[in-house]
Amino acid sequence: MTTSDSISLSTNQEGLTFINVENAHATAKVALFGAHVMSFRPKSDGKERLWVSPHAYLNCEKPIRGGIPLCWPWFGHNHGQEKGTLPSHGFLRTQTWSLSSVEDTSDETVLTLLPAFTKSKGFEHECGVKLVITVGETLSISLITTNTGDEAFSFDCALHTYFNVDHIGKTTIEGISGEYEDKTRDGEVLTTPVPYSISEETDRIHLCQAPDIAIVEDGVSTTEIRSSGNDSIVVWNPWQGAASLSDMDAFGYKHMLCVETTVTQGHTLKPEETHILKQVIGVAK
Ligand code: TA6
Repeated sequence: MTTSDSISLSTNQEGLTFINVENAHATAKVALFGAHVMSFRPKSDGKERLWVSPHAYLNCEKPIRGGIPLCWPWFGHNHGQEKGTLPSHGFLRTQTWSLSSVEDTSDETVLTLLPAFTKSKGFEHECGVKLVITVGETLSISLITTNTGDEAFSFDCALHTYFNVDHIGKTTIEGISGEYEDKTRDGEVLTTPVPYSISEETDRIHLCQAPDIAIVEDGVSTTEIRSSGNDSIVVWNPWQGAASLSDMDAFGYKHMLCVETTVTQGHTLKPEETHILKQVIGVAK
């Protein structure tokens, strides 16, 4: 692990280590468990952009509710299996990563993290994975997958970002259009509303042509979300379903909105090919 003037490490009572970043432009916090970005606060407006549940598990066992969970090599529950057979959203977010390097420049701090393993039940292909997090005026996160084997494979992945909103009832999304698959209505295909507000349980897969820009406006601040390497954007809010989640309080849904940069349609990597899924979060100009 390299050292840097802009990072410090801290460990909680359950042995979960955090990388705390502070530089001229922002503060951020990354848990080594799941390489999980938990906080990004640009100094330009001082507003926390990410939401983490006050009841999130921080025990190096269960996924952390909030921040930016990494979903890989599948998205959701199934991956063609009975629900519960395989871990929801894959197995990167429930393992402890290592900090491979830290690079400080005048404008940003660049962290590179590596997972402990990239094979598990349900995915046995030879591949390399790394996560590159850049903290500056914006937060950039890139999930990079390389096929190091001699056979092609297909996978899904997501940067499942929980955005902090002042109140969901005052929040709108701009920049997402076209049709979406509504997972709360058995996959019915519907048209993205304008304005795009949230007033019920929402779980939508918006197919899109990357790169794309979405804007989340909550009446207090505006956040710009730039995506690339994705074939879709997922918008999720559990609404009153939050009450059934052990790591979220019943009204937590009022202060969060997931706008996720996702590959949900399967991406095929041939031997030696690399895929980069990237999300950039910033203060909208
Ligand atoms: O991204 C939306 C979604 O797939 C929802 O269907 C819901 O399952 C959510 O992710 C949270 O999943 P998790 O496994 O983190 O509870």
